Amino acid sequence: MSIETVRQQMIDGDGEAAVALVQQMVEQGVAPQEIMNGLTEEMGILGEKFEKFEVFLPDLMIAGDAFMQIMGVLKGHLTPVEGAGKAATVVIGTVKGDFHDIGKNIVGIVLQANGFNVVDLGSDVDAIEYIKTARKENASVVGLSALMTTTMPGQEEFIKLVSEMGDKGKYLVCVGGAPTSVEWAKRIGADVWSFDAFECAAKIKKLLG
Ligand code: B12
Repeated sequence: MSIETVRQQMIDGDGEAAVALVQQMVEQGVAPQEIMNGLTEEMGILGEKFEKFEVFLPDLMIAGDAFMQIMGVLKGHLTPVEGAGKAATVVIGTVKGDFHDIGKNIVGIVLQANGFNVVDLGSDVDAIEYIKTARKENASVVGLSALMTTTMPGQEEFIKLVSEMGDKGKYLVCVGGAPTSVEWAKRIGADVWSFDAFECAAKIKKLLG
């Protein structure tokens, strides 16, 4: 009974077995963060196999579905990261042309567990849509996820539009997703980049004071 088994169950698309095992593991004290990071790593390996034609789109889909089923269990066991909480609103979404939403969903779940009010716009979100929602919801943070090198420019486009529309400095802009990096975030002028959802929650808490 280990994370290795859960990783295998996830790639086999056996969400039901994985859910039962994860339930036992968290009850026995395994940290949800450890399980989530293991599953994220496994998804990265699956992506590499996909590139080499060793697995195919349906394999990614069934693993993705199993991952979200497992998240259903883990979200009830998350504890807030360190730092004082603030009842701030965060608008999140995956950028235009990109339908990957697992990482973005995890960011939303972890931020909620940390006391933030999360407005989730889903995936394939137009730059203007984030801005309209941030204004309407009086958001303190806007988070943009991008999972493909071809959709990362959507994050830059958003930051340009924020300036053009006079919203610069009104909310923190937070970017993430597997192909992004701290260098990329700096280059496009984002306020926050993080490796994962937990780091994102910690950084936002710190910056919002
Ligand atoms: C699962 C998956 C799919 C699933 C998505 C299911 C879903 N509901 O999301 C499906 C099968 C639908 C899919 C489709 C496609 N995919 Co795909 N997919 C993946 C895979 C294997 C895993 C992604 C994932 O969910 N990871 C797990 C999550 C938890 O990790 P994560 O998203 O990185 O999130 C973490 C951090 O990055 C961070 N984070 C994420 N978002 C944010 C946001 C903020 C604000 C912050 C601070 C942090 C943060 O926190 C998260 C965890 O804590 C990746 C491989 C990879 N390396 O990522 C390929 C991958 C992204 N896909 C790829 C491709 C090519 C495609 C398709 C074009 C395939 C096709 N021929 O149709 C389509 C694209 C459709 C579209 N237009 O979007 C390529 C992209 C290559 C590129 N150009 O960059 C990859 C890299 C695979 C590869 N190596 O070739 N895919």
